[in-house]
Amino acid sequence: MADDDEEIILSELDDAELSEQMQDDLYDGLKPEIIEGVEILLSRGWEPYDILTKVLVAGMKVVGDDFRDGILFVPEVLLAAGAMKGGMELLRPLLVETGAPKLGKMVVGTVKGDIHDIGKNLVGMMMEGAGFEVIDLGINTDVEEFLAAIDEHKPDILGMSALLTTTMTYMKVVIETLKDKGLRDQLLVIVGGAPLNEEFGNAIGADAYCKDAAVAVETAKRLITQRSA
Ligand code: B1M
Repeated sequence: MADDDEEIILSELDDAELSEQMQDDLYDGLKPEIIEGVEILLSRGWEPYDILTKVLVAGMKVVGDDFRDGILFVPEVLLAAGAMKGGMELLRPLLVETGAPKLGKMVVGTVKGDIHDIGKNLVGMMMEGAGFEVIDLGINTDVEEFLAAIDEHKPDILGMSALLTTTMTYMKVVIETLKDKGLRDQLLVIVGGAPLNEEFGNAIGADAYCKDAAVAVETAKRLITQRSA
């Protein structure tokens, strides 16, 4: 192992060492190093999805655990999130590259009061990669913004993301408003985010809770197929 003050040349590390080093760099919020690491793994033939899930998302889990345990604080987590986004930006065009005909359209947003967007962005990317058109409303999205986007884009799917126990309940507000306006049956509603589970998804009247981006893609495809059948 290298001494602390010894410069680490990422390209000289083998895949396992590089993955571990990148997770350390993510923890330390080192965006240029994350970008370099992603470039190296791509040049070694890694699949973009594997880099995302096995290195970056796995690294973010450690950040999350230490944030929960009071070892890391908001500024450090913001830096880690920035580094994660740097890697995701590089992977995005590779994940969304698809010549497939569009399977459907999804409007997606992180709900009101919530500014977490890494997971929602990942879901958007994976959906685009699978052939969906994605209209991303960003963070802190209130019911009026969802309604306006539904009116404008006429999506097949409405996707909502929430990372806080205090904001996930807003999803119900949106779904109830859709019902009041007679729009609920025209849309498939999928929801996700760390504090949610299937029971919550059912309780608020969503069509499906999706535990991760890969499940979101599979679920969206299944629901669209069922609906057209
Ligand atoms: Co926040 N934060 N945070 N935070 N943050 C959590 C969520 C927390 C669990 C940390 C903890 O205590 N362990 C905790 C919530 C506790 C709770 O409610 N039970 C928490 C807190 C408390 C807070 C603040 C209140 C802290 C404070 O200010 N005191 C504050 C709230 C701000 C607000 O939103 N109003 C806050 C702020 C922040 C930062 C700004 C610093 C930053 C966000 C940066 C950003 O997103 N641009 C941040 C981060 C990064 C986290 C953690 C560490 C990581 C979240 C993340 O990006 N994970 C998080 C801890 C954790 O989750 N373990 C935490 C990686 C991402 C790939 O996973 O988002 O779960 P995730 O997405 C997954 C699935 O959930 C699913 O697929 C994704 C990928 O496969 N999924 C969907 C998500 N959305 C989906 C939608 C779908 C389908 C699937 O369909 C539409």
